Amino acid sequence: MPDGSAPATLLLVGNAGPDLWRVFTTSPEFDDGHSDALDRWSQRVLTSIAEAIGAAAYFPFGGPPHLPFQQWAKRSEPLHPSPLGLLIHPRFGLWHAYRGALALGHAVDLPPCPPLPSPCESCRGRPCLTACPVGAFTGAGYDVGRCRAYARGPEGEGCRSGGCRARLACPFGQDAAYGSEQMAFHMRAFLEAAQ
Ligand code: B12
Repeated sequence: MPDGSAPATLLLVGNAGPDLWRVFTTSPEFDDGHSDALDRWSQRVLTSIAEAIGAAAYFPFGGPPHLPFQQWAKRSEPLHPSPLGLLIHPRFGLWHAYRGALALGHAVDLPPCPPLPSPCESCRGRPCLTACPVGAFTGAGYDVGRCRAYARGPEGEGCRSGGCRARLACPFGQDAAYGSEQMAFHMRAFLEAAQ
């Protein structure tokens, strides 16, 4: 909390599936030509909600140091780490992410979070680990440099326009997969992030 005290309740705000894209693409940030459009949109929208409800807003971007959004997420829903490092959701698979968190000074009665097994436990063949054209995901880690070098090159057109093939190969939550425009947007942001 702004006064340094620990929040009594932390509300994680995220997106699952393609719905966010329909709203975000109508926002001023989407095509104002400046970078980090989604982060700026998230900051504006969530900061105004935080002010309206007397909460403090926190964001997954702007680090390092980074706030542990995946650890918080694992406390909010039955999520598990996938071989790609992304958390896998029982309904949305790998197609979910976080826009921010709202910290409240008072406790809110939250529904229980029953444990569920990871979808990866019943996955045959783990296609996520063989789909990458340059084998950037090995289960032991993610070779970000190899991924970026390939995705930036002439052969990486498929990754840039269609999104990460390792993520796309996951058989779970495919009905929640982002559309190609959104995938290309996130890939562009991911590739521009390290320039
Ligand atoms: C640094 C970072 C990266 C780095 C390094 C990843 C890493 N080693 O953590 C890079 C640039 C590789 C990366 C890539 C991507 N990332 Co990223 N990343 C982050 C960021 C900003 C900080 C992670 C961190 O250090 N946290 C601090 C520590 C203390 O918190 P933590 O919970 O313990 O950290 C966890 C992660 O580090 C994770 N982890 C470890 N290795 C990897 C590898 C990958 C690829 C990921 C995603 C996570 C991950 O393990 C830790 C324990 O759970 C987080 C946001 C956040 N604030 O956490 C997003 C985050 C983890 N990323 C996210 C996403 C979606 C991606 C991309 C898919 C973006 C895209 N292209 O669309 C790509 C994945 C690659 C791909 N080919 O598609 C999401 C994950 C959502 C989910 N379902 O789990 C987050 C939470 C951001 C968000 N707004 O939701 N990312």
